[in-house]
Amino acid sequence: RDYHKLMRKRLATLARWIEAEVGPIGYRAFVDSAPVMERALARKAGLGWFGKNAMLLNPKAGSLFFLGELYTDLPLPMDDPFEGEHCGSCSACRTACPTGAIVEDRVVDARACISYLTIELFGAIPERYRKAMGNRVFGCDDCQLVCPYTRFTRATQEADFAPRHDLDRASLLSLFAWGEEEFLEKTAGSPIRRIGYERWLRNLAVGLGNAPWSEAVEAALRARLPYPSDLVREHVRWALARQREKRRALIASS
Ligand code: B12
Ligand code: SF4
Ligand code: SF4
Repeated sequence: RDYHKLMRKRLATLARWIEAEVGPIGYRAFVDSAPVMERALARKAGLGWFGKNAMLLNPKAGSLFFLGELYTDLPLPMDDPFEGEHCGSCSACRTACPTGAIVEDRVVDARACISYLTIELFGAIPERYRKAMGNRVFGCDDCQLVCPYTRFTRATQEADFAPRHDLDRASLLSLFAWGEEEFLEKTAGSPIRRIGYERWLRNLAVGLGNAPWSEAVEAALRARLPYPSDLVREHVRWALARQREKRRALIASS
């Protein structure tokens, strides 16, 4: 159910369909799974342009899709590359990026991107980005959600892409209460699983630190203080300090 695997399976089905038409071919499918220049290939295949948010954008479908490729030894006619770019004077993505990661048009500083901070980074999340992360605990799509071309996005019919375990509306508090077994069970087959339980707690702690003050949030964070991981404890301490700041501010203003 991991999207890489699922999409590679679909590409293999396409390859078998081609084989049924033309006979045996050599092929290999890729979806974010190898050092393949996916966006450059997509532009050369005529699929779209690089938006100011660095995404491959299609004028009729926006950018909320993954890219996949089927390398084959079948001699095929060349497609024409996509010409031009359709961002015009818009720069909504650059303005919306919470951490200012889009440092130039089409250039993302990966070290500041919430996608990197919550999914790829193993160690501590640099403090300068924590407040800006808000409640984003696994990836980020803000620079796509504000894009005017996103209105052309159509919801996928792939059942495996549908939200599971109410993850699209669960509160950070309920997720933070999951034990490791529950985490492994509920994220089975989902890309979330690959960050592991420790980084899951790290990310949630930051999200809870950024939440409005509540006794329940403070109590949940305090309960995690003895958690046997320096990484988690440090993020929990940071989050508790943010919650206490907000509690003091509330008392002072009342
Ligand atoms: C590293 C990586 C990241 C890094 C860095 C992203 C970045 N923008 O640099 C991080 C972890 C931050 C990241 C985040 C995300 N990623 Co990512 N990521 C990748 C990955 C694995 C490699 C990209 C890479 O660095 N390639 C090497 C460089 C040299 O190539 P390139 O970036 O494609 O750039 C080439 C061309 O596109 C072109 N080009 C690109 N920009 C420019 C600018 C100028 C001026 C010029 C002339 C040319 C040019 O020239 C380059 C050299 O040929 C690709 C998968 C892949 N194999 O390509 C996915 C991929 C780019 N990611 C993807 C997605 C979905 C995301 C996220 C939305 C995930 C999320 N929801 O959190 C965010 C979006 C962030 C953003 N705004 O870009 C999709 C994009 C789909 C699309 N429609 O474009 C990809 C293609 C995976 C896939 N198969 O679907 N990602
Ligand atoms: S994914 Fe989020 S953090 Fe990364 S560049 Fe886009 S808006 Fe910025
Ligand atoms: S939000 Fe605007 S500038 Fe950014 S990619 Fe979309 S059209 Fe281009």
